[in-house]
Amino acid sequence: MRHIKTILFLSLVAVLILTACGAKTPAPAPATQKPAAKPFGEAACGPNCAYKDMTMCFPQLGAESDWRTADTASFKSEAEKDGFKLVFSDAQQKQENQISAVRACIQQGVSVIALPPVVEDGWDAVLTEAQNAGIPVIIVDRSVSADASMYVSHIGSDMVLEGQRAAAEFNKKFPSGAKILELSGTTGSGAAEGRAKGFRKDLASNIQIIDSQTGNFTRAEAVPVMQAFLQKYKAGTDFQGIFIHNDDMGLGAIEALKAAGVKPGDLFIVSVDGTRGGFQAMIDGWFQADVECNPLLGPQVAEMALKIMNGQSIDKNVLTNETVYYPDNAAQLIGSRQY
Ligand code: GYE
Repeated sequence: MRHIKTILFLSLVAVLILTACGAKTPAPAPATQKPAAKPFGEAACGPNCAYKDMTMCFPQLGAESDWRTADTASFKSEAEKDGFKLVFSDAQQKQENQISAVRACIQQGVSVIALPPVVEDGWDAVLTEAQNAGIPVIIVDRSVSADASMYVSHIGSDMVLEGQRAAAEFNKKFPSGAKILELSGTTGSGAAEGRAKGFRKDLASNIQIIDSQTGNFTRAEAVPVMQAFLQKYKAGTDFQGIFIHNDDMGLGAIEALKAAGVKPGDLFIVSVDGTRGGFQAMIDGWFQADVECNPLLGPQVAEMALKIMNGQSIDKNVLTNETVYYPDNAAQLIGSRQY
């Protein structure tokens, strides 16, 4: 009896094993076939998108300077040349206008947003909205303080380096020290903050910044700021130089200095941008150096945007190659300046 039970048990085990091995149980078909995830930003046409497939949103921050005018022109002419659609707007230096423009672009379902942020802070909400809509954002020109995971790349100048380059000019000119003024750009903007930081980082300790005021990057606003400086401090005696964050403000400062009887060369003035106006100020003897900041970003940004649409890898931070210009060859170079 025990034997029969064992035989029966073993045969049952054998049958079970054989059935299990021979059974061809097909895997249940998934209800919906999930496609392999596309790299973030890759468009439906990827990896074969062409410029004709691209709509680029460019919520420009304003029209405050010759630099900005050249920057806008660079994007517009690139769109025409390549054949992509550019959704352009001018925020008149107001962040709320830029945010509304970005939101309108998200609604419209653009392929990419190239955002030149007027100030560094306050972008998290709208960047999250773009990210949730699957629209890649390239930060252009000035920086944002938002986490780098909230945008795909930043293309622009190294503003800290520009400030350091300006400081080097003052250090060379005043080895035994000086008192200087600073006419700074828009408060809270990556350009002004970066330049101020780099300048202070490298300025020799015997050179003292006695006052610093903003002229908001415009010629018109720089005039009264310079006039107020001249009411408080005597040019040449109380201060020997001025660091000015852009050429437009530099031209405004010159207007005020001229009206107060200051002569070219009485003060050591270093500006930023390298516009034709800045070159003329060097030729006329007002600026002793002009730190270059290149506004012609359209071609680089367009190329990167297309790469993103096609799912290609891109660099997270692309810095523009720049230099410093001096009066000695300004007359020779002014004719070839594009802005
Ligand atoms: O230097 C100034 C403009 O953000 C780099 O903005 C730009 C600055 C530029 O208004 O002229």
